[in-house]
Amino acid sequence: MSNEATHGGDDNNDDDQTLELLVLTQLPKANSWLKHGVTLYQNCWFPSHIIPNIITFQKQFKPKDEDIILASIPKSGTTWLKSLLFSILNRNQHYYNNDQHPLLTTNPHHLVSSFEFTIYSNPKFHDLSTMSSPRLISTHIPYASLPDSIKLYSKSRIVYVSRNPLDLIVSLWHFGTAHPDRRSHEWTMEECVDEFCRGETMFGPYWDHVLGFWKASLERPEKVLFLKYEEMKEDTFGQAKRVAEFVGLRFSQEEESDGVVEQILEMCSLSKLKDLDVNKHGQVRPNFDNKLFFRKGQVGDWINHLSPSMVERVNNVTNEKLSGSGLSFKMA
Ligand code: PAP
Repeated sequence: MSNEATHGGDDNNDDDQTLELLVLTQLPKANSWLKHGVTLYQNCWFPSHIIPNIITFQKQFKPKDEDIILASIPKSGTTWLKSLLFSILNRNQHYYNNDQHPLLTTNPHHLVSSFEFTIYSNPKFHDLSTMSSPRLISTHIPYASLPDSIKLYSKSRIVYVSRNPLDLIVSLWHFGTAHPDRRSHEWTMEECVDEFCRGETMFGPYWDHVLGFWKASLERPEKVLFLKYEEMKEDTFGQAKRVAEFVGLRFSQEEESDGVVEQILEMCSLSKLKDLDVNKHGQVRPNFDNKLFFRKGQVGDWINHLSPSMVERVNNVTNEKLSGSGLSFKMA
């Protein structure tokens, strides 16, 4: 087991952990579609059951300069960006001509693990030290709660994907209502919008999440790349090239004329991934069916699901929160 993944076994450590658990029970809680609910910790509404994982991650993770961290608030394009980044980083493995691409047989969430849901959920089974470089790891944790080891003391890079709030709400609602692990009662769109506007969406408030990474990307463009789902849909080719350049693996002229970029985009497209057997069956983790991560992928789908008053509420609070930041989203 790696040092970074080792839980201490001495008495002091046990006392610390008991104290932490006690403190956690006192934190504000809110209901969400998730059975476990969400808990306000470090100004973020985390799914309650993963807070111990987050604390372990914050304490123990030792980044390497080559690490690439994929960050997002859920339903912003995580699955797509995992596929793209994985394919960009591994494109020299001859996947394209021989139909051996790992995405054909493995769900993107199994190719790129999450710090808080997977790696630190059971540190005994995830030895980060054996992962080959560059390590590609994902997180939904907001910028403010990422450890300084990542932000200040390593050259590791962060690729963040964001999405307009209206489509994000609709995507989250579909995910939550289809999810077997939700609270027993029906979860209406009205409730979903209410929770969003109160900031209680998991890993929210949404605006704090996007603004944290947005500001960091302005202050340190070499450290944080800020992507928007809508721009990825509009110019997938250009955004994929941006990603490749940011991670230090710019596409060569030869690769471009050989169609390598197009091959990657085709492999990572929603229609391709959604149609694969591996993504129609199986689970990302218990109760998270692979198929739940692939739906419509449309910019502006909110028009089919949100009433004018819901749209007005979300837009009002979003305009207020993002005002003066320079950050805005294409809504359709
Ligand atoms: P996660 O953060 O829980 O992993 P995430 O992948 O960010 O979820 O969001 C899922 C959304 O991305 C879905 O959007 P929709 O509900 O509006 O349809 C899903 O369809 C979309 N998506 C998944 N894979 C792709 C892809 N390859 N290209 C474009 N969109 C995708």
